[in-house]
Amino acid sequence: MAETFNPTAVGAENEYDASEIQVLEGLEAVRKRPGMYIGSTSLSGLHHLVYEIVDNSIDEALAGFCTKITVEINADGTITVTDNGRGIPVDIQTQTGRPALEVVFSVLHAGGKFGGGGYKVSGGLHGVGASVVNALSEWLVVQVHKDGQIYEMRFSRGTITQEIKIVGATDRTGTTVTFKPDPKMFEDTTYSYDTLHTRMREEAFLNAGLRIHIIDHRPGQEQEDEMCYEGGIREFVTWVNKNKDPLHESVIYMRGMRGESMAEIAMQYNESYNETILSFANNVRTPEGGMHEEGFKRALTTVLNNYGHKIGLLKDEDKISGEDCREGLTCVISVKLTDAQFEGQTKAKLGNSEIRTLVAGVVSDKLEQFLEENPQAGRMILDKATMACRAREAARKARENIRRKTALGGAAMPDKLRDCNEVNPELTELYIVEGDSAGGSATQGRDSRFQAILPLWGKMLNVEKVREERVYGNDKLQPVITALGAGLGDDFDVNKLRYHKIVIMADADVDGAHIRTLLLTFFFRYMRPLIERGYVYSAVPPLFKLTRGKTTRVAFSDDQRDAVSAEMRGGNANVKIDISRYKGLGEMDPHELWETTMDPEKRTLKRITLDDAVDADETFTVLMGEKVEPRKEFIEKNAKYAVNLDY
Ligand code: TSJ
Repeated sequence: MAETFNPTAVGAENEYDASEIQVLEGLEAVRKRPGMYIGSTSLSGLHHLVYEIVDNSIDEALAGFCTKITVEINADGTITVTDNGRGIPVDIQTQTGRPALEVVFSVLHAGGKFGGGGYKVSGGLHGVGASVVNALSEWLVVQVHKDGQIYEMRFSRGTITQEIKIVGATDRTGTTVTFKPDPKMFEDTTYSYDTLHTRMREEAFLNAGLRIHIIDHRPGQEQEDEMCYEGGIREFVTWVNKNKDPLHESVIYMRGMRGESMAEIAMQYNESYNETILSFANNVRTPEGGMHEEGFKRALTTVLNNYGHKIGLLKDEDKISGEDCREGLTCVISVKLTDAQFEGQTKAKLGNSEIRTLVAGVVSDKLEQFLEENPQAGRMILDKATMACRAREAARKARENIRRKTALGGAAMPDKLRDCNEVNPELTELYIVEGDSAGGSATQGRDSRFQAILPLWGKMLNVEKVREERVYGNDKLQPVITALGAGLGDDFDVNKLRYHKIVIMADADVDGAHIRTLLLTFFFRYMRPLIERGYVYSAVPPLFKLTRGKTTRVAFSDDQRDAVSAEMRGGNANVKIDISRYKGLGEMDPHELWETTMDPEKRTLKRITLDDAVDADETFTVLMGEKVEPRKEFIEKNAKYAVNLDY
């Protein structure tokens, strides 16, 4: 029989009262301003709850006591995280007089306070621990398997609903937490398997040998994946490059330590022209880079230039720029350190300067050694960098040519651009429209005070298949570049942008999806800040037109068509409703186009977001790259997106 565990048997009760009040005040603050603790109450914050819990298990793995973590989306949409670590301590803490388990879930920032050694993941982007998740959960249950007993505790919105008690016997150790995000706190409490899967895969790569099992039990969408990468970030690089052609066989792996800090780098070049550097500090992504990336880039440039001179490929004053050294490079940098400083607006940049020296030192030593020992790979890499250098020179000339032309012609906007009157970019919109006839309708239907129209037609360049210099001066892309006015590539300056809303308006069919993907690929590779800042949208034109006598309505989906049709019939079964399918934007008259797709009061715009640069990179590589087989697979797997691409 389970016996009741009485926490108040030890410890002073008076102190408990005082600390209990503080605890509630702390968690109350979380519920008052959830965004401060988890970034937002949108889907990103919702998923963050899971990462906060999992981070605790990862800490246990880093400390050497946990080998497997299971993340489950339960049939009812709640989350369960289980690990096989030592189990959260349940004994009474001397400072608080409360069981450690209770403190973990009740006190802000309690995560990782006890138990020494290892690197703490907490301290990351929003590393605030289990109490925040608890405060934002309608209910939460924790079970600890430890010393032969199963201890259990329950909470509701941060307050205890069941004190710690023993609920059974066990022959294993570990921790299980189940929680239901509070619908009062989140706009939407529906978890995305793909989002969790992507992050768990990343964790599995970053923690070599750690087994992470993710399962979706929701009816109709059951799926699971078990991930364990003995090769760690080496396998991460192989995985990122899986649809690309590697330039050399082996992934280069480097590692070094200094004091309490550790740096690990894995890299491999591929035949593409893109640079993919993924950097992490204490397993937290640093999308804006920071000292670890700086150290890497600096050392890479120095080592490659020295090696180029050594093998005689570079003469005298020849110098390859840093960027040329990174053409076609896929690289994962992972550093672990105590007291990580996250800087920048989004806390996405590592500020600890000692890490720059550490990473640069590791790369200087180990990369030089690799090149010496693998002269064939060394030659391929240097050849690629020198080619990049020449191509960039050609691109610079092409660019200057264009600049000169524009300088001579004043503000030479593209012939096809129908500009708006307003000049403040915060108020203006550019519609990029597929086809001349749709362009005509859009031009007539628009509000010319703030809406500009740029029609595109013909075969759009696939930037995934060409080097930078072919992008400059390309007759399909040039009007887009000029109209936006902010340059591209390294020169892209978002402050010069002429419109802060860029709306891609293409037909809702396969061709439309293709054009949209080509344009997005171009923005992603050459004007990424546009996407990062959320300036790029996809227009959503209607699919159906329903007419009853003189009344006309539109519908954007099959379901909506049926609903609208029923509504127009008004319970009268004999009324004839004429339903036609729009074949394309071109067949809409200007007024219809304005009413349904362009009027800010009525239209729907889909913002193109970049949730995950790695996934986006994969999508564009697969969809637009050279290899046919992965593309087929991707399109079959994502059949629903083939018609309506939605990133
Ligand atoms: F924090 C939490 F509740 F969210 C949570 C913590 C959730 C989950 C799923 C796991 C964990 C967790 C905590 N797993 N393993 C641990 N380990 C400890 O807390 C622990 C165990 C023993 C010792 C020790 O010094 O003996 C120290 C620690 C920190």
